[in-house]
Amino acid sequence: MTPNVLKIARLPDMLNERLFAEHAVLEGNEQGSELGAHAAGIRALVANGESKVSRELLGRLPNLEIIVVFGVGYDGVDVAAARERGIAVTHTPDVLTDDVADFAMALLFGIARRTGPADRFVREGKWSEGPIAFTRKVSGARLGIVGLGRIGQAIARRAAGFDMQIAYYGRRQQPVDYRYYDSVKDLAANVDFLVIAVGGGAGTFHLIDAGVLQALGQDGYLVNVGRGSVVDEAALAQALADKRIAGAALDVFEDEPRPHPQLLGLDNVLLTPHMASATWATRKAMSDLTLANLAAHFAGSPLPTPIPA
Ligand code: NAP
Ligand code: 8YV
Repeated sequence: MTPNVLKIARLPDMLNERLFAEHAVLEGNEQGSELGAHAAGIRALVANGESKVSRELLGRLPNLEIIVVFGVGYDGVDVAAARERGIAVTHTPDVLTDDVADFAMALLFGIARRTGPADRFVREGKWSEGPIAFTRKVSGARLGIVGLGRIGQAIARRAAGFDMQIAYYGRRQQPVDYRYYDSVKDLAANVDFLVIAVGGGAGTFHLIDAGVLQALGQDGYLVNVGRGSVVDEAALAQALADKRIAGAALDVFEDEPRPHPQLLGLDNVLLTPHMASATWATRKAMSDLTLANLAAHFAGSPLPTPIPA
């Protein structure tokens, strides 16, 4: 069958199996170099939250109608270029919110209570030599959330269960009881834990820079489950190495899958491989929604989850 769906991202097996069973799929890449004679037949493109869907790639697909993103973040998609051509874009909001918020809390606890080093302490037989060093208390601490969207709000709800004092930064104040800061630097200066739950793109690029880290201070911790591009990773690595902040827990990086090399040698950082939404249940729900968007498009039905207008 002539392919009409182009897949350019790594997807879970459970989605691949159904995608290939239900559609005529061409395996390609972000450069569009595998298209050959199939380019004109491609009507749909399947990407993930980390994919780069550039104007150049879209230019190689003259009959593209829809970009289906497996993930809520679509900062890698050139939405302006898609809109100029009337190409629809869908994503997978809501279904992953709980997992990402859960994981943000896991990272926050992991870096504050040092669960990774504690595990190594036991395995390496150091326990018999004496007790482990004390760690940072979380309950009742001050939490700052950058981006109080679906995930940010879910993090706030969880943090409230730990009696944390919650504040946030965003482009606008929201009708919530949490304290609002219109400057991310001011927020950083007034919290113990700064959690990034905002997406990527030009508007948030290096929002967390050396100045914000300085404001967070030597007792402050940074947690990032948003996008790597939001944090100046070189500045962060230097701040951690100099102990100008207490620690950082990062699930996302500027150049995945390659964290800044300096981070790999530091003891005050917790690194995970962009896995906040990676549970079986959520990846199944994301897969279902991805396929539902694709099926709706080909059936001419309303798209379940288009990106916001
Ligand atoms: P969302 O509901 O759209 O929330 C995004 C929040 O960011 C909104 O509150 C928005 O508020 C704020 N925001 C947008 N642009 C901003 C800017 N320039 N400056 C400050 N705040 C800004 O999205 P979500 O579902 O919570 O997802 C958020 C992000 O999490 C995704 O885009 C993705 O990058 C990331 N994510 C990561 C993983 C992972 O595996 N680590 C998994 C899922 C999602 P205002 O419009 O009021 O400013
Ligand atoms: C996924 C994500 O890891 O939803 C997002 O924006 O970053 C994550 O849920 C990713 O999209 C799947 O590769």
